[in-house]
Amino acid sequence: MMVGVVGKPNAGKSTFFKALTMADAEIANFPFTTIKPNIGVGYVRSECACGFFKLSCSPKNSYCQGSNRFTPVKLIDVAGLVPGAHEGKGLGNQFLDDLRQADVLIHVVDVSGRTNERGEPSEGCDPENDIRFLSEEIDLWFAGIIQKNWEKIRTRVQYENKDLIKELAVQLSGLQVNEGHIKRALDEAGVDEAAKFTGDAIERFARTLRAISKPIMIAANKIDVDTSKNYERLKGKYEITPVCAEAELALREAGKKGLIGYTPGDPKFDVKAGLEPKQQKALDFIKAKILDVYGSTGVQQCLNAAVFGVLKQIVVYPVENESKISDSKGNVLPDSYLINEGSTAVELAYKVHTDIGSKFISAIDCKTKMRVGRDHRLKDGDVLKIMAGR
Ligand SMILES: Nc1nc2c(ncn2[C@@H]2O[C@H](COP(=O)(O)OP(=O)(O)O)[C@@H](O)[C@H]2O)c(=O)[nH]1
Ligand SMILES: [Mg+2]
Repeated sequence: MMVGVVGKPNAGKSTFFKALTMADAEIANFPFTTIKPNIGVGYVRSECACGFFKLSCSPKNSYCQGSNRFTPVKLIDVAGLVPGAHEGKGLGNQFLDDLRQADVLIHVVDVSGRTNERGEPSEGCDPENDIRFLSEEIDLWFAGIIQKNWEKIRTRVQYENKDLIKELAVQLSGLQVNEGHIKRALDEAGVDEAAKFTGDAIERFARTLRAISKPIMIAANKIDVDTSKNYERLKGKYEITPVCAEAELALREAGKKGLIGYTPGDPKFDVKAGLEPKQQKALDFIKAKILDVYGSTGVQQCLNAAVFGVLKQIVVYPVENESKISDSKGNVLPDSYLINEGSTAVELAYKVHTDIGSKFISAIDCKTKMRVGRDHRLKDGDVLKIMAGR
C-alpha cells in the first residue's frame, strides 16, 4: 500500500512529505526506508491498545506517543505535475511512473492562490483550477492506456471468449488496478460488455475507474496565507482539508529538539524549554493562526483520512504471549499492522508470516480472551495471539 503526495511545483509537497516522514529518533533507522529518495515512511495515528490493557508498551515497527500508536505506511512524493504530463511532457514520464504505484493520492494545493500552474510565484490564481486539472490529467492518462489496448482487449473478449474483467485487469495491472476496481467501474459507468465500449464509454469507464482506484484527497496547503479565503469558497464543493505543512514541520522539528511536547495531529503543544524570541514568535503564530482556528495543522489528518477513510484500513496488533500481550522477548504490543477492514484472523496470520498463515490453527482475541477461528473478522484495535502448527 502506498500513499502518493502530488501537486504542482511549489505547492508544498516536499514540506508536507518531510513533515510526515519525520519521526522520533528511536525509529529513524526503521528498515523499509529509502529505496528511492522520493519514497519514505509516514505514520498514521490511532489510539494505542496499551490504554485498554493499562500497560506501557514497547513498540518495534511503530511508535507510541501519549497513548497514540503511530503505524507505518509508505509514501511517495510524486514528481513533476505540469500541464500535459499525461502525454509525457515535462517530467511527465516520471510523474506517471511514480503515480502508478499509489493507491490513493493526497493532492497538495496552494490554496492561497500565489503559485501559478507552472509553479511560479503569482497572485490571485484559482486553486480550483488545480483541483480540476489533476483529476483531468489522470483520467486522460487512464483513458489513453485503455484506448491503446482496446482493439486487443475487444478481439480477445469477442472472438476468443475471454473474460472482459480479466482482460482489462491484465492491461491495467501496472496501475495498481485490480479486478474488484474494474468490476465496480463497469457497473457504475454502465458498460457491461465489450460491444458497448464506444469512444464515449471508454472515457466514462476510464474516469470512473480512476476515481475508484486512485481516489484523490485535497490538502488546502498554505492556509496561513489564504487571504482571499479560497478555502471557505471551496470547502462546500470538495472533500478538502485545511493544511499548513510548514507549521507541522516546525512543530515536529521543535518537538525533536525537545523545545516543545507535540503529538502529531494534536490541537496543541506544550512549551518545555526556554525559547529564543524568534522561536517563541513562530510558535505563537502557529497557535493563534492555525491550531486555534482549524484545530490542527491538517497534515496528520490528511494521512489518516487517506488510510483509514479512503483505503479503509484498520490497525491490529499480533502478539506471541497472550498474558503479557508481548512478543517472545517481553516487548509489549511490539507491532501494529495496517490491514483491510473486514480481514480475517488467517489473513493477518499470512501477513505476519506465510508459514504462520499456512499452518494456522486458531487465535486468541486478547481483549476478550476468546478463542477465534480462521474466518473470524478483525476489528480496529484488535490484539491477536495466533496459534500455528509446526
Ligand atoms: N506560507 C506557507 N508556505 C509554505 C507552506 N508549505 C510550504 N511552503 C513554502 O512553499 C515553498 C514550496 O514548498 P515545497 O515543499 O518545496 O514545494 P514543492 O515544490 O511542491 O515540493 C517553500 O518556500 C515552502 O517553505 C505552508 O503551509 N505555508
Ligand atoms: Mg518538491
